[in-house]
Amino acid sequence: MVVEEELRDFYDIAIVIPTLNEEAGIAPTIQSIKEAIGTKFSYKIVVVDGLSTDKTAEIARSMGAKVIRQRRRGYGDALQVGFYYVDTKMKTAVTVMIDADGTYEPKDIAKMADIIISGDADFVIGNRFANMDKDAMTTVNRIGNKVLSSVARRLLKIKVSDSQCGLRAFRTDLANIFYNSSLGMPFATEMLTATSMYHIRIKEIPTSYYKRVGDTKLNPIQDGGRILGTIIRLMRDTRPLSFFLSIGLVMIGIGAFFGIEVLLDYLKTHTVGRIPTTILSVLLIVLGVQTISLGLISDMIKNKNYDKRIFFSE
Ligand SMILES: Nc1nc2c(ncn2[C@@H]2O[C@H](COP(=O)(O)OP(=O)(O)O)[C@@H](O)[C@H]2O)c(=O)[nH]1
Ligand SMILES: [Mg+2]
Repeated sequence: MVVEEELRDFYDIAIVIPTLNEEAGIAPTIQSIKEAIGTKFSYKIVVVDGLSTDKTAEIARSMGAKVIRQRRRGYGDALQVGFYYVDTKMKTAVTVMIDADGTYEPKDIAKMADIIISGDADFVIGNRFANMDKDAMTTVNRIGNKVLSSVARRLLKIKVSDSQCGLRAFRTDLANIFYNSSLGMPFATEMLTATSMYHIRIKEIPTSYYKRVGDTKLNPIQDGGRILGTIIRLMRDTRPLSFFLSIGLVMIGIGAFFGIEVLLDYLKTHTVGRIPTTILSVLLIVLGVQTISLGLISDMIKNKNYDKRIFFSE
């Protein structure tokens, strides 16, 4: 592929914006980024469009953004494509991701870049709860996000209050970790899991969250299910032994509860009377033991899967 001449230039910041039919939001988003950054940093906006059927791509191009199209679907895929593009086709120090819906404050981009360029952190994430417009997020989403963030904080041992925040900045030389990661979680959480696994130094800054321009691309019920699924996957992947051990022990506990009745009966009468209860009890105990074995195997696989890349601080 021929890389356009201007992309051979060095930029301080690459700003990746995933878009899917954001005709109403894309122009104000790009305009406010231009105003907020001014001449403080050199930057290039990379819009990763998900086959929008409206004028999003044309508007972005006319405003000077580089527009690329993802071939697959989804927000996470779009970001991975954008990070890959920045890493392999451009030269930049910092990569930023932001939505095209006017929900984030572009002034925070420069703050984040400052932190990364000064070497205070490798990865900066916003905390939208610090300054959130009243109707910017539904109550269900707010609670779901808080619960997920608290689980992520505990399991991943990283300090984040808002694990789903879509305004983030990181050192571009770490981009490959994010676009290569395939931990099977929704992308916002996947990035944090990689951050924890690779000891990337993360820092949180307070940010704003405004009400969206245009329609959301996500569905609240699906979103809730996704959050719950993510919590379960996080527990399974970060603490496989305790995850499967607790499930196994619960099964064995219930099995033993039924089993004791059968055993007491047997001691008294020397016959096994309750056949269905006996079968249930044995089944639960066997399944419980199997689940615990699964935990032991998963634990071994997890420990073997650690990346061997070397990280250091100066
Ligand atoms: N390229 C691409 N962008 C997407 C896709 N889904 C969502 N987006 C964009 O990703 C950003 C976040 O989506 P949004 O609907 O705002 O989700 P929310 O912020 O969680 O409510 C927006 O700029 C969307 O246009 C997709 O499948 N492909
Ligand atoms: Mg959004």
